[in-house]
Amino acid sequence: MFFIKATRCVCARASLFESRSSLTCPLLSSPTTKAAPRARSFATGSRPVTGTSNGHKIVVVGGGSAGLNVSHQLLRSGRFAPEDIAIVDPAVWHDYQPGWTLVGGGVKTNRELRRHEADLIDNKIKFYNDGVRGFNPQDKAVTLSGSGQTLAYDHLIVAPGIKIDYSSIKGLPEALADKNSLISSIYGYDTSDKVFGTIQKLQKGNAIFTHPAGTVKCAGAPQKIMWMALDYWKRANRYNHTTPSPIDITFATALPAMFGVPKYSAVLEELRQDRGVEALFQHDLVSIDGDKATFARLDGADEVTRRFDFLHAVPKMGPHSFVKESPLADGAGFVDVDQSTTRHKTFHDVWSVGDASSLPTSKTAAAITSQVPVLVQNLLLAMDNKEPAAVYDGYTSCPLLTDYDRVLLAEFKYGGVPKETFGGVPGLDQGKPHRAFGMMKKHFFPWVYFKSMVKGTWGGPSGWLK
Ligand code: UQ1
Repeated sequence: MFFIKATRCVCARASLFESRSSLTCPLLSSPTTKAAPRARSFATGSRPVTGTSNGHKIVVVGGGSAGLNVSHQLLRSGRFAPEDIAIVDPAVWHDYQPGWTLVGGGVKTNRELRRHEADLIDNKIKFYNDGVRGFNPQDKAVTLSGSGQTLAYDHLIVAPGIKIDYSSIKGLPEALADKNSLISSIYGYDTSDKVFGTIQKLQKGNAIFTHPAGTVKCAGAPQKIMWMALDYWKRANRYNHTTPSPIDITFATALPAMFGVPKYSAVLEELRQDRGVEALFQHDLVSIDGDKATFARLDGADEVTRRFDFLHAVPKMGPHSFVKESPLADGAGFVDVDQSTTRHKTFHDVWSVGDASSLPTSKTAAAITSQVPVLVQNLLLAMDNKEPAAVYDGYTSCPLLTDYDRVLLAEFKYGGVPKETFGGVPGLDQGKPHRAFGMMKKHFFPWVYFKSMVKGTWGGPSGWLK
């Protein structure tokens, strides 16, 4: 997640899993309301005590929404003694990332959606607050990047999420760091905090919202923030559907349509046209220079440059290099798992769920709620030398905010086939945005996430797990 992988400061995560140098990430900062968390070995500069080795029945790489959920579901199976399960993650903080759209809209603060990572881990699970240097699946071992320790495992679960690559767009890191620019992004802890201020400040001019080519966690989020901003500007009498409107809105997306699933794409396209939002389809933001944004054209046409007064940018994303460059990766750099069982195609004691996995579905926290029970069931069977029996059907969901109050609850499985939880409920046509789903997005999901999902007791559309 989400986006989802719902995890922590993605900037911190992306950088600390990779190298010390990125501790200089300009987007990294910590809130001050709680005592400083314990230091990481990276930060203290201590160097590896190489050669030491620990063994665990299960090593889980990643303490994000997938890693925490799977670790606690395994623990709850009753099959493991204290410290049989270990989590490896360099993060100090754990963020509910699906809430960052709400932060961008000024509905929540990024601080209230943040917890200390260590506080979310059951004390029967060993926590290595460290990154990963490499995987050695032949020897069933993982090497940590900070301490240099090697962890041996019976089964390995790889769920470190994906990396947000700010530098994929020329000029973006500097533009985001500039407090006075009206350029922001809901895809990071710090930058999510900047977004609402930029929306409030814009009085008139061109507002551009982008959606990049390639992997995007929570693929609806780039337009969720646009719909919320439109609603804000409409209520402030700065936006109307007819020309001239003080503010003009453009959605510049690398996709050929508003959304990947035809049923929901048609609804969003109708909304776009009704609301007078310009679309630049197959446009991929490649650089920002002052108030100019340049887009590569995925249809082969020449690059386009547009002047803007406000820009919401979504960087490109992809697998962490320690996954991509490992023997576990597929051609695209994701952990190469069977799409039904979540088990690695080559190394049968390796498993993966969440954004880092090759599971060919939209990367969201909702998807993780359906992937994890399948992985847990199949892994427990494997421990008994049995073949996997549980099947993941690709379920994922995008609660797409279409204004401050309403959500189009897109839910679908492999092949973009709708699989709607509330399909049978009278008055709740999931082909339309609803206030009830808006309440779920704003109140229920963040609550159930920390109350149950990270603890392994929430099964998403299946409700609470026993
Ligand atoms: C869900 O379980 C979940 O996790 C807490 C979300 O939060 C990010 C979701 O957005 C969705 C859609 C689900 C799925 C659950 C139901 C009840 C549809």
